[in-house]
Amino acid sequence: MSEMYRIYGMELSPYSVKVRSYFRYKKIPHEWIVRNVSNMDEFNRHAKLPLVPLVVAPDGTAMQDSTPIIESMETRFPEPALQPADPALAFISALIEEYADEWATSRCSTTAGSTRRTRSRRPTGSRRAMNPDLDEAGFASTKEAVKGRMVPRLALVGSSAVTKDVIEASFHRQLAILEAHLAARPFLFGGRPALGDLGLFAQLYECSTDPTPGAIMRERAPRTLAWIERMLDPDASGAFEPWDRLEATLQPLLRDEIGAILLPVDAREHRRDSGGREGRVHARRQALRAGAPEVPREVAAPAA
Ligand SMILES: N[C@@H](CCC(=O)N[C@@H](CS)C(=O)NCC(=O)O)C(=O)O
Repeated sequence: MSEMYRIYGMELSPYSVKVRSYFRYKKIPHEWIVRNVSNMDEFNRHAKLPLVPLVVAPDGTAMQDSTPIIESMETRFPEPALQPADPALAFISALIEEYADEWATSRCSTTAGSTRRTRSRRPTGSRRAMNPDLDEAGFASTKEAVKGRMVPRLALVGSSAVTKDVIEASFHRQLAILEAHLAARPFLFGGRPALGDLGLFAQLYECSTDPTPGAIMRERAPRTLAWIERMLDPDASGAFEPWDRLEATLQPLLRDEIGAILLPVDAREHRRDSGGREGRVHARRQALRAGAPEVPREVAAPAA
């Protein structure tokens, strides 16, 4: 039996890249397997859902969903510490990861879809990665299936014409915050990466490889790009910093992004999940009353 963990993933999948960087940081022996048609049977034998990343442990245990994968691996590989010892900082780091997974994921799809030319790039890239050996005719025949699967998923991550302006403003604001914060440190919490770095870098890495958001980042966000590069194969170079050193430049991310956008959206989704359509409207009203901006999100509402 192999002693290696196997990560089935794709370079165009932020959650796959997030898990791969975790394994690299912890120096956990692993093999990165690009999920494609040649290993589909093997993938399907282990996967409960048709999603990457999928991690298969040496004993054959299969894991999916990047956050639970990392949580489970943390029980086996606690060193080096992934989270600051201060529980408040560890909470902030987890919150940034949640923000990245749940909100920042809509960015790339939206900013990448800003022009007709770039709109087709990611689906084409995924199709090529999935079908490396197909000739042109075979490759063309995969287009409709991928379109049928992926286009509805844009709404699922909250990316649509309705949300485009909110999402693009958030992307620019986030880059400005990161540029200021990363001027004084290599990682979000100081000299070593934390869970928050893993979540956020992975989403922005995907943006950086797409023409439209990538050009914006190359023009305005050199420190963010250097951080992304570090996070692809992260190494600790110092300690976590205390809050009083992080506060001045990290607080804007908590206030203007997480507090102003993620939490109202989460609250609304929670109400929607627990209360159906009425609950959703109610949560919207509450968020507005609390002074939060309305964040339209075209996710199909459950039947009232
Ligand atoms: N919550 C999951 C999300 C996984 C996910 O959405 N994976 C996408 C790629 S980033 C996928 O496999 N999509 C393929 C599909 O939907 O067919 C995680 O954190 O791992």
